[in-house]
Amino acid sequence: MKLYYTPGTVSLAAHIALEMSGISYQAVAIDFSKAEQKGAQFLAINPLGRVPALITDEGVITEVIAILNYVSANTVDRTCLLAVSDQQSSFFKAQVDAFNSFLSSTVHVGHAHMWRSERWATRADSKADMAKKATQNMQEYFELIEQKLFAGPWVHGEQFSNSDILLFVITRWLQGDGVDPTQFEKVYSHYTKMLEIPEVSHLVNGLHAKKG
Ligand SMILES: N[C@@H](CCC(=O)N[C@@H](CS)C(=O)NCC(=O)O)C(=O)O
Repeated sequence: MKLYYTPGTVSLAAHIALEMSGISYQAVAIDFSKAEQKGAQFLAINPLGRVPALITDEGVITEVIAILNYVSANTVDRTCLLAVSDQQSSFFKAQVDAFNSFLSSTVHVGHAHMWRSERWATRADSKADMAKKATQNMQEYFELIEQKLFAGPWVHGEQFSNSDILLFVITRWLQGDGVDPTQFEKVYSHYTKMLEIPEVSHLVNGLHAKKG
């Protein structure tokens, strides 16, 4: 398999899942500073010009939730945290999809209103207003996660799932969005617990390390 990723983006979630899964894969960096995501070569892989994209023997998969579900269903290392066992009910899987859909369609989009406001507005004052509201929205979304959605010790209780990976990645963005992650006791302790997973620390200190 081949994963197209850009450091620090949501593609980190797909990258972590692949590392944990034991699947053999190649990672290919897409450089946003050179607008490689908008280049003809990458657009042929994902016409939306977004990472992550995963090339499999069966074809290309885009959208992080689809990639996470595919990778967790195809883990080679059946003992890894991510492995989907026969014990997991369709209800549990629906809970994972519901949580990740919320992260992807609402929280990630809320975050993008700060950094990618050109998708929704043209005027500078509209963009500034949107960025301000993005901070408020991210604060409210994480209050909801902390108070209502997070079961603990993992997102859905005792069973690790790909919800834990996606939550970890989005928690990393909070500081940059103007929200202090340490105020969310459960979410922040989950964040530090995720950093203790060797595959996670390997990536955040390596290919996905923050610059400067
Ligand atoms: N819904 C997509 C969103 C992917 C996405 O927005 N990726 C961002 C990075 S976090 C991207 O590639 N942005 C490039 C751009 O906007 O030009 C998913 O969940 O995979």
